[in-house]
Amino acid sequence: MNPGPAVLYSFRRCPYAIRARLALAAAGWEPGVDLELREVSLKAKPPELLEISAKATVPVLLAGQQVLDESLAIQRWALERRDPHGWLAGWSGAELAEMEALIAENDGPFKHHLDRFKYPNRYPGEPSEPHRRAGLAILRGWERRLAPGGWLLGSRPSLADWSLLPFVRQFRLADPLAFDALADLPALQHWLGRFLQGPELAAVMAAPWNGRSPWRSPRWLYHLALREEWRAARLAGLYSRSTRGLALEEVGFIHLSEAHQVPATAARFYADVSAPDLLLLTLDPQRLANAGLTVRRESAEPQAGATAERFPHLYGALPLEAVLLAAPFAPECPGQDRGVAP
Ligand SMILES: N[C@@H](CCC(=O)N[C@@H](CS)C(=O)NCC(=O)O)C(=O)O
Repeated sequence: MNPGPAVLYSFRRCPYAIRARLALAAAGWEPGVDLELREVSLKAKPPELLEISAKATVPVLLAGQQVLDESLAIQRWALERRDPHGWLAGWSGAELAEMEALIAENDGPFKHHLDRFKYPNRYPGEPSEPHRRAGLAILRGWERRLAPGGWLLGSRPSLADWSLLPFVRQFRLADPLAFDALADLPALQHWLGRFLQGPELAAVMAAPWNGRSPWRSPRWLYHLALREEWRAARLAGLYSRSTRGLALEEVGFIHLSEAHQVPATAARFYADVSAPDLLLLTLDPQRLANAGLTVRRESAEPQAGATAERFPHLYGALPLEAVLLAAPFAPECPGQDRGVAP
């Protein structure tokens, strides 16, 4: 049986996900062709992801029956199949060991200091400055490697370069002006600058490698809401609009959509509302059931007969705790609207 396209759970800004997308792209995978990309919200991880990976960090690749939930494993998986740019091919055993050591230094100590420097709020009581300095000390070691040939292992890029660059990008982003003004990292600044301007990063930060909104799971339910009405609901503690211009009391239920029905519903009723004013609410059916609420699949026009399209209708006001995510609605959702099998 054809296992279908591989599925990548990804998150646009995550450096681990960026490194996986870089390798998949270099190896020739194409979202919408032989790969389905599912952009994940880390605040609302889809049940499909939680089922295949208990730790559910991104990236996760599902290829047939195989689940790879470490970015490095995904890179290796992609490059073992096709490695046209020689990220792993053509290097000696000693060089491969050097790559591994560099990646371990990045994923271990460098990432440790990066997090504490870049996100001091997440580490109360830990001053960020010592971590900035410790991170810079590691970067100076990489500078010495980069100076002779421009790349970590000499004059051409290897897996190590593509694996570390997304993290050095993050280090710079914590304070770009200060980073660019550092006088003792010229080779590293050049190496990073070439990456930031290059086509590889640009490709994996844009569609189709990136969903503008999180992937919609067929196991969740959805409701389009006007931002103002959602704001009022948050103050009231309950959402009770049925659909645009109509209240729950007038209709008797709240109109919902299945994942695949969202684009048509949006086009039909909200085409004139721009993204910041239109939100897509992601609902967990289990939480609706826990709140004692009923969802019925019913035709929008009761007279239309058995073949009419059915939509989920929620009987009762929507409790806020059943809403997993309220995010600006962006019509395009690669991997779903682009016709890749769900
Ligand atoms: N060792 C993992 C780390 C991946 C990771 O930590 N990803 C972060 C996002 S950048 C994540 O998913 N965090 C969410 C969570 O931990 O729940 C890998 O290389 O893939």
